[in-house]
Amino acid sequence: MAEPQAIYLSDYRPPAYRIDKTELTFDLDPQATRVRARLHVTRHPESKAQAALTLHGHGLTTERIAIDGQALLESEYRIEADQLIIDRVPETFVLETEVIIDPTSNTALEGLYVSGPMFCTQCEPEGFRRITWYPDRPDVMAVFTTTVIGDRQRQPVLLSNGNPIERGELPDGRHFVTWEDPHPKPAYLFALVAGSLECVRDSFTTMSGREVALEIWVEAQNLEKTDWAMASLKRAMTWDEEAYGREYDLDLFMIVAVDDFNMGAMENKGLNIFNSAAVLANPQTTTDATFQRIEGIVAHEYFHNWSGNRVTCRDWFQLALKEGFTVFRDQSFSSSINSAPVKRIEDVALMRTLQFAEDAGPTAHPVRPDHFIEISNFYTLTIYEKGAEIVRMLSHLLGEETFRRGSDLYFERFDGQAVRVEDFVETMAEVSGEDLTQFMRWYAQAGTPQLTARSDYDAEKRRFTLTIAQQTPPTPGQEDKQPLHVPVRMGLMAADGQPVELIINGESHGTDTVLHLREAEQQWVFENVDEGAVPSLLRGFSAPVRLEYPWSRDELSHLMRFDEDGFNRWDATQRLALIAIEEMMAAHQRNELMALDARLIEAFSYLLREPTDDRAVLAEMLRLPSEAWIAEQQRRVDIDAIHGARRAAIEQLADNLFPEFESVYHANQQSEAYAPTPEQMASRSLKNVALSYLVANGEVEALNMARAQYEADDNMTDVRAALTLLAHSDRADLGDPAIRAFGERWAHDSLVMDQWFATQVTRPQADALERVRFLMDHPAFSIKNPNRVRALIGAFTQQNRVNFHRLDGEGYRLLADVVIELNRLNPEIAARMIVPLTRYHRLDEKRQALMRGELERIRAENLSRNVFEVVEKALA
Ligand code: B3K
Ligand code: ZN
Repeated sequence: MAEPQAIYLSDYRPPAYRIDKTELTFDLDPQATRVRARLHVTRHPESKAQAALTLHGHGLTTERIAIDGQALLESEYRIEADQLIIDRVPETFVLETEVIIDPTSNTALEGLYVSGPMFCTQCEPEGFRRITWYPDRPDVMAVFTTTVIGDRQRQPVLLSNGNPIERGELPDGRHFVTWEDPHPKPAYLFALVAGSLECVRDSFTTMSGREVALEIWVEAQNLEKTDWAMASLKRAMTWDEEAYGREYDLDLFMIVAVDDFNMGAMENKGLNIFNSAAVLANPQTTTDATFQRIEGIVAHEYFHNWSGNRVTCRDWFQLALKEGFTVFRDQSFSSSINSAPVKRIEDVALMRTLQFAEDAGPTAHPVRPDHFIEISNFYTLTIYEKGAEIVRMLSHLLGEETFRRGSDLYFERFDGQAVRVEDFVETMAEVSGEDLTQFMRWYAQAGTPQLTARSDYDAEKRRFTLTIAQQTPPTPGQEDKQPLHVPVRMGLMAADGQPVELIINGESHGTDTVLHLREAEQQWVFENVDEGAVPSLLRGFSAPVRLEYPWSRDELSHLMRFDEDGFNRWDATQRLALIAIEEMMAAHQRNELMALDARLIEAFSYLLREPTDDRAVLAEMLRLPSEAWIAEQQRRVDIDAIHGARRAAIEQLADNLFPEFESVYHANQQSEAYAPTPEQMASRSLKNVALSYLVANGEVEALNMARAQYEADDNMTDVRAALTLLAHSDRADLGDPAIRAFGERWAHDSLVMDQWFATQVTRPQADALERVRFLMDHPAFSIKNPNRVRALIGAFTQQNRVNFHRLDGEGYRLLADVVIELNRLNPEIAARMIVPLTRYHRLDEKRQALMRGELERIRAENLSRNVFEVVEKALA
């Protein structure tokens, strides 16, 4: 087999032919579905008269190809390397094809496949070519009419994009529905669902007074889990009208829940298909975190209707155009509903741990890559999260109002078109008059910029001078980096805790301002500043960078107490904890006693005693930096020292502050019925953090509190928190019965069983890996289902660092075995799961050798493009 080749952005050519109308007929059959396509094709005036027509297709059994009703002879076309090439075609014509596909054996879950009792599709980015011959590229947009024929009994429900225009009965117990989608769309937004489904209906009146029917389709047993998604959808529709002036554009909006799904969900026009884990919820089965995640994903997919569907991407290199903007939109939506600082803290934590790690690893890529082998590998944190940070920076640079004018103009100007990142940024430049040339580098340069700041105080002149330098490290294929345009939001906190007025060159900037760092190094002089002012830098994480500043511990405690910016109060606490933990790691490495810095205990004591009106933020402040974030700071990562030191820090905080944690735990108990409201979620979050410290202290009394909370069985948030503490404790006599009871009780609910899997395999105890192997044989586990794989294998390899990195190499071997199997079944998931194995560069030599050995073993297989691309990069 030939080695997969990379595709380059610089090779982009516009399509030679456009398709005005696409007519599809599906005759559904689990093993042999017949797909008939009629494409109304016209040559673009700019392309050559002799231009060949090129269509994509993968795994199709072709039965007929005809032009204007005339079947083609074998000499009149070629099929090679997943392409159908017809050299001579008229200027305008109808191309008819008829193919057979096999949805049942489609384990890649791309194209048309079978999930439980239903047929469903996933076409983004290149799944449509597994359905029929087609120019499967986002810059070919057509109006679709789709007829779905199915068995009346087994597929009573037949759905596709747009509005149903005709339905009827056919011989042999078959029936059909014809759907018409009036909005031109690329093939990746096509969707089809058929099966035995039930539906919950609601409606929404748009700002112009149009009535939109809302439908959520699920298997009958899930009807009771749809309320939250429906409520979230309506909130999202209202928000998009208010915040962006965007109205929904069809009479019907449908969501379908599917059990086997590679991602969270998909924004198909008028027919969003969701991973059931990203849509189904109720208090008994779903945690607060998942309620919020569902709210965010429902909104995200809905928002794509404008940022993605009405205005789409010219080519897949522009993926962040729709994803970055839409993530920014869903983040803004969520923070308008829940605690805004906590939402920011969560998003930044994700950026700083996982995205920074991606940016520093072998698969680092720019937000707009310039080449790829397999585009499915680029649905990454860099494209999504860093892409969103870039849009956020733009919105700060322009100010909210100008940004809104820019987005209005963007939607209006490019409606119905397939565009590039430049079109978005240039529109923003146009409405604001800003020069965004340098800013564009954010899309082109991979790697996380490192900011190094220092200050100097002149007591005589009462001047505070801040110097900030920037440097972006080299990444694979990009040795030299240019300075970026970095917005640094900041303030100064005076020694008495008051904000300092910021005066630069005699001009006041209030107490909070944005510095524009554009050079490799720049300096700012603040006048009229008293001695002892502490800089609060990068407020709200105003740019996706690492920042170093030599804050003393006293200065960090000061910021923790007084900073006006909630996000930076949290960040100061994290930095303070990090210093303490790093000190303990050093002791761990010297085999000495690990003593926790008294200043951190003092800081926590202050946090626990001080009244606060934002309990959700307080809960976040009480969580120590994650192992992943600690590892991100180390030049050489010592897995065991990180785990040991962090664990010891938690235990010592618990020992010193037991009564404080206990009273927080009791003060945040709830008497009213469960609701996923921000107030209740804040209480539960705080209560459960407190409980985790109490249990860490090791007193039986605390474990009994956890058991009581588990047995009270009030809601999944509290049950899962307690179960995790029991299952992760050394007390098998408490953990095992709880795990057993939970597994029996929820055996019928696969989404809860996923939580059960994940809880067990994230145990820090040495038997975690053996549990993974044991649970892989559990009847509820299936390697073909991505949710199960993520719950069991993903949770273990990504959230159980000590055990995944076992020195006997068993963790690596287990992951490699799974990847080898998934490579054959589901390459997209295989390429995602392999990632932890590629992050070996900063580990000790022994582990590096073991990990590379497993990567070599994988490389010797017959690899999919997906896995090939990742392994090649990792071993380069
Ligand atoms: N646009 C989809 C991505 C699906 C791609 C899967 N290979 C999900 C989203 O971002 O909304
Ligand atoms: Zn998206």
